Amino acid sequence: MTYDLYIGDRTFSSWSLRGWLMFVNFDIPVNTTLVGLYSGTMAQDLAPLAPARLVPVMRTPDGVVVGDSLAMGETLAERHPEADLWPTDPAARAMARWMTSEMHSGFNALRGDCPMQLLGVVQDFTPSDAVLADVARIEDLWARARAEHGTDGPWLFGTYSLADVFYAPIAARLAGFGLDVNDTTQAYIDTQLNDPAFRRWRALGLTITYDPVPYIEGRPLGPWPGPTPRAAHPAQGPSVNHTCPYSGDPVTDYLAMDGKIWGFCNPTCRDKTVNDPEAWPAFMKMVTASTN
Ligand SMILES: N[C@@H](CCC(=O)N[C@@H](CS)C(=O)NCC(=O)O)C(=O)O
Repeated sequence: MTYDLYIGDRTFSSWSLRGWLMFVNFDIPVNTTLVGLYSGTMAQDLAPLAPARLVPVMRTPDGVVVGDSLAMGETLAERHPEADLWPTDPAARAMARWMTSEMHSGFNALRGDCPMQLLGVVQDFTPSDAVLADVARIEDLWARARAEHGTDGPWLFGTYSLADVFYAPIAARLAGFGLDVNDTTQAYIDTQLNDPAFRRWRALGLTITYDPVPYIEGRPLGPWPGPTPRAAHPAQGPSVNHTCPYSGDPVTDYLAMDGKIWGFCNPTCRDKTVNDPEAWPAFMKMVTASTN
């Protein structure tokens, strides 16, 4: 019962992030394939998924292709009622649908001027009045959702829902351009940037480097405002472990953390772990087991 999901580059593709979160944060099994969003192969990569033209796009276990994040979310909600992709309370669900639809069709100034990038904080940005108006609208919507429906947890409607999926890249845009926000908005941005799934997405995205960097080439960047990753760096073996914590295959690539060497079965798995060791449960389980 595994879906196939086709996405663009993790560091920059905001719609792809939504497509992925709507599986991972509801425990719906998915295999992910990266298509060539910037390498020029996108049309060719998507050809077997006609009429798909953009990412994300998914294929259901029974072979139905669905594109566009909103259609994907609704399809998953319909097929997995037990996963509660929408809030269960009807009034909360109606507002979540409204906010999600408004995101999907709106905030054009913010989306145009502040592209999602998960590298750092763009330092030379002065928001236009149109961007400030989008931010004010987002702050109003988030505050209302939190005040009226958010008492059961830190997400917009308390527990995680599709509304949070759709606003995750908005939180990343506000963070990545250092926009001034109130405390309620900042708390929600922090919740999104600390989400374990978001951290894994970003850590894996950072394994790919870009020259030129899409959207923000040459602009000064400050440090990413998410949680500070535990310090780790590439190293030489041998390692404490002989098999990769992710695949179980023999280790070939290594990192150092807290004075110990750990091995992985390929450079990408090593590098995604270097980028944010604590984002990877299988790695941390291995580290914890060896120190106990
Ligand atoms: N409405 C679509 C938007 C998807 C979209 O614009 N995806 C971008 C990547 S973030 C894309 O495929 N861009 C390639 C292009 O425009 O050629 C959705 O909700 O999924």
